Amino acid sequence: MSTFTLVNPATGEAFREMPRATVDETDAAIARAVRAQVSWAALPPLARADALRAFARTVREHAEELAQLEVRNSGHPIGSARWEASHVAQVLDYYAGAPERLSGRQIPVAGGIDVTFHEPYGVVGVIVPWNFPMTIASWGFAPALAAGNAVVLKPAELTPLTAVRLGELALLAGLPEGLFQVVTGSGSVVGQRFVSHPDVRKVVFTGSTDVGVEVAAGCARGLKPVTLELGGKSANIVFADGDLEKAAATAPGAVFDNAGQDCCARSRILVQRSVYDRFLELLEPAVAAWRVGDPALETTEMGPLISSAHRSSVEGFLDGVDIAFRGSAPTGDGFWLAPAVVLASPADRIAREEVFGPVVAVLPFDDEADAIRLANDTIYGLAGSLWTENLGRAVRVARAVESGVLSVNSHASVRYWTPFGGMKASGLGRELGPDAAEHFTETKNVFFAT
Ligand code: TAP
Repeated sequence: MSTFTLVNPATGEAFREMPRATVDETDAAIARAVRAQVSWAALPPLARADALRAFARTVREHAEELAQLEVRNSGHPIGSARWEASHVAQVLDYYAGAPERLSGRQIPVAGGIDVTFHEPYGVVGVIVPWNFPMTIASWGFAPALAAGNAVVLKPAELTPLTAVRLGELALLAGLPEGLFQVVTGSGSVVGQRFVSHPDVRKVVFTGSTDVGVEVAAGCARGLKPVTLELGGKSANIVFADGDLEKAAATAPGAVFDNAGQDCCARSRILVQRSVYDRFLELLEPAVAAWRVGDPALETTEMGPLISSAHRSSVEGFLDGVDIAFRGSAPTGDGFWLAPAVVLASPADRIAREEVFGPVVAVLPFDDEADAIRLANDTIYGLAGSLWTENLGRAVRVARAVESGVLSVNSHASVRYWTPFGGMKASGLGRELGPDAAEHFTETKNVFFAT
């Protein structure tokens, strides 16, 4: 059996081998899912709801274990990892309410009754990246299961442990064998098979824009619907009439959380020119105070990067740029990198490309129109923040910025009960929120002649 090795990013130590599934093994998992889905979809809505609530309970009972796995496998600080584990349970509980709410419509027609039904697709393939392994997985599998589908899930090769454990916990909670399976292996084999296999009827992909385009092209060949959650280059826009102290104090967390390996990272700070110097003065101590270190400690705010190769890629962005100041990071083993604040111009690579590391580009702007133009001067459109005390400006800018998720005087991006997703090269479709379960169904229209 072929395997791959897991490495603790905080120490660089190899600690476990994982099986690398073949195409045949992936096909066998899909065949089991096809069988399991038929009886799952036939269950009364309340039975599916109860099963998902039991799954949520089991996740909650094992939350500490899941969090510790994430600390070791992904280098997430324990406080964040605990939040992530409890988020998975919340997402399951939220979508446990969906089976009883997936009602169709009755549409007036002549000569009979016309009714619509939300039919599950069948088997849904969920492909997950390494940056938030459990939360992103749950955004796919929870609503998909609620809507009556079976799920095959492929975690990233770098971070499979929490996903594998969630697969075991589903069985422990009483979900039927085959209904929710986790298949470990490479994207080009397992992920690609989800895309090409005719029995996988919908794909949810979260990851880089380049791979997302390939996945979408493959799904188009099979006429298969696909949800894409891709990269970002989100703007944090600070107007002179905003609360500068709060904007500066919260800016490090908005980009350096998860070591900047966050699709929603506010990796461009756009600051109105009249307060640009003052903002940088306030930002410097906030960056210095950002606590980077051992992810097992409760006080840690940022752990290591995911791998040595990824750290090299992030460091490549810092070559020859104007670094204003940096935070601190441990030295020695582990994939550490001190956060960096870079003074940039709109054409600079660092202001345009997704770095996916603890690096932020700061750019000045002149007025509201300039801020909107700069914020939209990117291929991406995932998230963003804006700081202003002027309500009219807040509304105008929030409507004009081309991104799927925005926060005013805050950096919040993710709530499981509100929709999440990107515009432009950041994705297709929306996850989470009240409509997500419906996105895992096809509408069937039935006419009854009377
Ligand atoms: P990718 O390299 O794109 O990998 C994502 C997943 O796709 C992994 O499981 C990967 O498997 C698999 N994959 C690779 N090639 C594939 C193929 N040809 N067919 C099917 N699956 C394939 O991304 P990453 O480096 O893990 O994650 C970072 C990126 O994800 C960033 O761009 C980030 O912005 C984006 N992201 C977006 C969001 C949202 S919600 N918009 C959230 C998190 C991350 P392997 O493990 O074998 O590589």
